[in-house]
Amino acid sequence: MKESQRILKESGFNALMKEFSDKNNSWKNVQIKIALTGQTGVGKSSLINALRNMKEDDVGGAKIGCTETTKEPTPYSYRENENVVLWDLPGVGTPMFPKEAYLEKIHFEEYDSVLIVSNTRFKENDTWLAQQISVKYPNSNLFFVRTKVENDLRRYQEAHGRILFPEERNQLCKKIRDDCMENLIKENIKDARIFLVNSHRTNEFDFGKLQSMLIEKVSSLKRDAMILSLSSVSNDVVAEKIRVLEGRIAQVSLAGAFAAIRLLRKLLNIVSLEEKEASPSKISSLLLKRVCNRILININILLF
Ligand SMILES: Nc1nc2c(ncn2[C@@H]2O[C@H](COP(=O)(O)OP(=O)(O)OP(=O)(O)O)[C@@H](O)[C@H]2O)c(=O)[nH]1
Ligand SMILES: [Mg+2]
Repeated sequence: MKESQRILKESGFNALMKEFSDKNNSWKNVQIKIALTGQTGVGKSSLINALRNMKEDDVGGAKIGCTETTKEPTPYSYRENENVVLWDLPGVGTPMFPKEAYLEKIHFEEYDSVLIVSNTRFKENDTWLAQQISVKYPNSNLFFVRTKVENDLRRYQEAHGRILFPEERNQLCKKIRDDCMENLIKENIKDARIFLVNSHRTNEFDFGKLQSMLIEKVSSLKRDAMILSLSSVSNDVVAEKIRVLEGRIAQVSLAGAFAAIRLLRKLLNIVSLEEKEASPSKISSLLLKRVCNRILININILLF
C-alpha cells in the first residue's frame, strides 16, 4: 500500500496503473518447457492435445496418426500463454535421433519436466533414457505416463464378457501401475512417478493428478503461470486456478480503488464548477457532491 502511494505521489496515476498491470501480467513472461518423449505411436501428440484441451483439427493442434508423425522436436504452447510450452520429441532410436546421439541432440537440462510416454510397460529405450536423465540431470522432474489404459480395461471386459465393477476396475489399474513399476525397478529406476491416462477422456484415471504434479514441480512464480495457462480440464486444476485468482483479487481491487478515487475527484471538480454557475441543475449537483464525498471517504477508509 505504501509503495502504491509512493508511486502515485512521485510518478503519477498512469505510472501506478502500469505498475499494477505489470504485476498482474508478470506470470505471462515466465518460460516453462515440458518435454514429452517415447516410442512412435504411443500417444505423445495426443497427450499434448489433451493437456492443452485441444483437438487435432483445432488451429495449432498437434497432428496424430498411425504412421510416424513426430519427426522433429516440435513446440506446442498453451493457448492462454505462449511461454508455457509442451515439446513433442521424437523417441529414442528413431532414424534422425539414434540412441548414441539422442542426449546430444535433445538438451534435457533446458526442460522443467520430462514425460516418458508409453502405451505398454516401459521398454528398453525408455528405461535407458530414464537412467541417463536421472544420472546426468538429477534435478529434472521425470514422470512416466502410461497411455491407452482404457484399451486394457476393454480387453479385460471382452475376455470376461461383462462390464467391470468399479472395484475391479481400480484393481486392474493398480495391476498395470505395479507392473510398470516392477519393470522400472528391475532397471534400477526407483520411486518412479507413473500416471495412467486415456488422452481421449481427460476426466478418467490419473490425468488430473498428472496436471497437478506438473504444476507442483515448477517454482512458485512458474506455478502460477502454469495454473493460469492450463485449460480447466480437471477439478484439481479448477481448484488451483481459483486459489491463484483469489490471490490476485487484492491487487486488482487496489487498482480499481485508485481508479475510482481519480474518477470521483474529477466528478467533484465538475460539480463544483456547476455550483458556481447557479444553473438549474444546482440541486442535483449538490446531491451528487454529497454522494461522491461519501464514497471517497469510504474508499479512503478502506485503503489507508
Ligand atoms: N485408445 C487410445 N488411443 C490413443 C491414446 N493416445 C493416443 N491414441 C491413439 O494412438 C495413435 C497414435 O497417437 P499419436 O498421439 O499420434 O502418437 P505419437 O506418440 O505422437 O506418435 P509419433 O508421432 O508417430 O511418434 C492415434 O491413433 C491415437 O488416436 C489413448 O490414450 N487411448
Ligand atoms: Mg506424434
